[in-house]
Amino acid sequence: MHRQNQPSPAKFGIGQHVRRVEDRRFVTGHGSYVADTVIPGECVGILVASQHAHARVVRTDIEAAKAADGVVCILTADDLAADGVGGLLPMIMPPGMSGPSTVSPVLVRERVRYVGDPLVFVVAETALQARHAADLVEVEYEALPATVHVEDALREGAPILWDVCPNNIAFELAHGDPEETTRAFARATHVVSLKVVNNRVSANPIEPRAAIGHFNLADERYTLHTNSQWPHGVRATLANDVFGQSESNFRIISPDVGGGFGMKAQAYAEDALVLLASRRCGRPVKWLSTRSEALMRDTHGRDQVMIGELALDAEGRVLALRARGLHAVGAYVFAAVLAPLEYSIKVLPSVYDIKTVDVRTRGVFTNTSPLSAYRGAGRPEANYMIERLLDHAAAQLKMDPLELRRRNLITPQAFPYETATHYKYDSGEFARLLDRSLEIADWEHFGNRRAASEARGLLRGCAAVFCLEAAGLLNEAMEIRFDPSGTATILAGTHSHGQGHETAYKQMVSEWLGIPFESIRFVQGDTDQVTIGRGTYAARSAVAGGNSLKRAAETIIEKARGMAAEMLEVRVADIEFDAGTFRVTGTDLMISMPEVAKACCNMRALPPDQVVGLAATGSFGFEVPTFPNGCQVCEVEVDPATGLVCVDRLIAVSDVGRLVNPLLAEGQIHGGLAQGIGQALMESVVYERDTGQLITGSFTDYAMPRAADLPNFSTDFIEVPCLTNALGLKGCGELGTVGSPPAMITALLDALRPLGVTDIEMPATPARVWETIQLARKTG
Ligand code: SMO
Repeated sequence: MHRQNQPSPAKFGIGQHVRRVEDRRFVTGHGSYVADTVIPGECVGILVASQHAHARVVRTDIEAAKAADGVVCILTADDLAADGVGGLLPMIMPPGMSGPSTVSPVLVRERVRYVGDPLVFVVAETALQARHAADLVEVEYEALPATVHVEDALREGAPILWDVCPNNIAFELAHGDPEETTRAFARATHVVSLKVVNNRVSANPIEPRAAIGHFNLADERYTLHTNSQWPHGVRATLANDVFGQSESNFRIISPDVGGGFGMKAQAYAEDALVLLASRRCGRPVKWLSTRSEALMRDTHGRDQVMIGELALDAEGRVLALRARGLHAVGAYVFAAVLAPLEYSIKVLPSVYDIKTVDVRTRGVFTNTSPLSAYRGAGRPEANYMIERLLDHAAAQLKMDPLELRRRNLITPQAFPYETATHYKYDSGEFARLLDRSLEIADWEHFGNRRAASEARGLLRGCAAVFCLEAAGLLNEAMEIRFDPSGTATILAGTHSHGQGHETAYKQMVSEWLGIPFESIRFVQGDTDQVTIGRGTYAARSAVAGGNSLKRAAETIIEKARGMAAEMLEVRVADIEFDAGTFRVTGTDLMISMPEVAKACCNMRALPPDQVVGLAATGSFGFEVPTFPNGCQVCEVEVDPATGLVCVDRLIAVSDVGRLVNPLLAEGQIHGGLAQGIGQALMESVVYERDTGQLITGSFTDYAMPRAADLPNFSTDFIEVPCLTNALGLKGCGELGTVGSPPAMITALLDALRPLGVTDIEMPATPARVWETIQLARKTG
């Protein structure tokens, strides 16, 4: 029982089940979203996008559109060129890349490379008028052959997207030691190999993208309201790459955001277009994505094919791992595309003691929407590969898959442990995770449940897999600032778009400064209020934000201690601080933190050399990633007559280090599990193979998981403190998604194994499962 209305620091401190303070406004309809924001005088922009996957643009005629009712202004690539507008550079340029030539332009001039490539921006008084006018824009195309699958794109004679990349290979990444690996394979008793496909998925957050741009003639500053995971990153891209102006000229406001999942981590063409159009027409310009535009133009995730090979000794110990991946880049090198590729090979050893590896992947241009981070970004691909491969090895060696895994786990005594891909793991108790998961799953009685299913003509399968992710990137700055009434405000460089940062950070500050949880204020997502910020992705915020905040709190206490000494007329050394109170050691003389804060803001009584106000900024930078890890046990029941897969149970036992708030952590894991189940069982972005037309252009064709598709998740945590940050946190946001696809598919294959099925591709839709069963029956 947790009553919210009884203020007590212990109840709201770190580790407590504090309910999200954000939910009050979210569930009562008081959230503040870009689409709901109205700026007086605003007009509406609509994007005209390419209808071809690959084509030369012969002619663009905007004359009829210009004359349409209500049209305010129209932007073409020629206008942008005249204004000297630059392209949308990726956050990190991949190594050896051909440079800016393959970067996404704000509007395309000569050659479109995917269905959805932006061509013309039409602004009118109303959305309807803009839509009508957009329909009058005439684009003449000369169609070119398109290629949408990574393997097709590398075939002899495949259409080439970029002249500077004549083989469609954008870049290549590698880790490990090929020669040592070859030697290990030569002395192996068993060699197994498996090809897996990671289906292309779309993030589909509850809130589609939205942007309002306003260029203010009075001070020549640009204000952009956009629903971004990283407003400061959007500012940097727009200022430095697109506009070529100082970042000080831009204010980015990202208010409440309904989900990002990696897809909203960067500036998109529309963010630039609303500002460019506003500069032209002198009015605020709003753009709102439809669901179909989102499926077409949002960055996508996964879309990878990988062949993995394991060398094992007679006892099933892995001697070496080899992997060769092809990962779609899409039409442009955009956003954080480097992340999924890098993680998809670097995380491959996961929780296993694999001393020798040779892992590589290549980024491949395809006539599809650009690829970027999607919840997990490469870690799900890596975990899917290694877990499927281990299961495959167990089947070939006729070993219990759990025993095979146990034999290869990194043991707690091995830490600190350096992987063959040069990650340094600080801590972990992997076998404990498995034991606990099996216990919750009632694993030992699986046989009874399988027999009961069989009695009803159904198949049942179970599986246990591990998951591990590398979390955290870049440094962070967090500020704590007191106002004259003694109230503290947290100014966050991270960005919460559903995670519950406000709650977590307030728990921390209320504990460290001993001030009431309810009185703390929280500010994020406004670059004019928050000086520096790195946004939220890669499960970084609790670790980076929390540890930065801790240092800010420590500085606050030291500054306030000096003031308290002045006020109590003793030496600083005589002041001790505990639970929000400064006390003269060994006496009853004391003063509270808010009182000291108020005194620091006093307009008269301060000593002349005292800094007015009480504020501090703390910073934390990742020297090494943190490594959240877990074990997931899945049990499915399959109806062979229909191919329907029912997820009977999914247990996730996770080590995310110390827990800031078990409720938030559980919510994060739940969401991640749901997204992984979505990918495993139903979600898939489908392009027509020859034309590159998008087949899954609406939710009629793109299946999202619904509550009824999901089991009642069982989650538990084993808190093994992280040793590379003071708070012992590992991060939590992506772990569920990393583990659930291999958990689902290995459990499904366990169910289908009696029929002779050894492989199935994601998404394992009822149609695909049914077909697979039919095929096995025919050939078996
Ligand atoms: S998709 Mo994650 O933010 O690495």
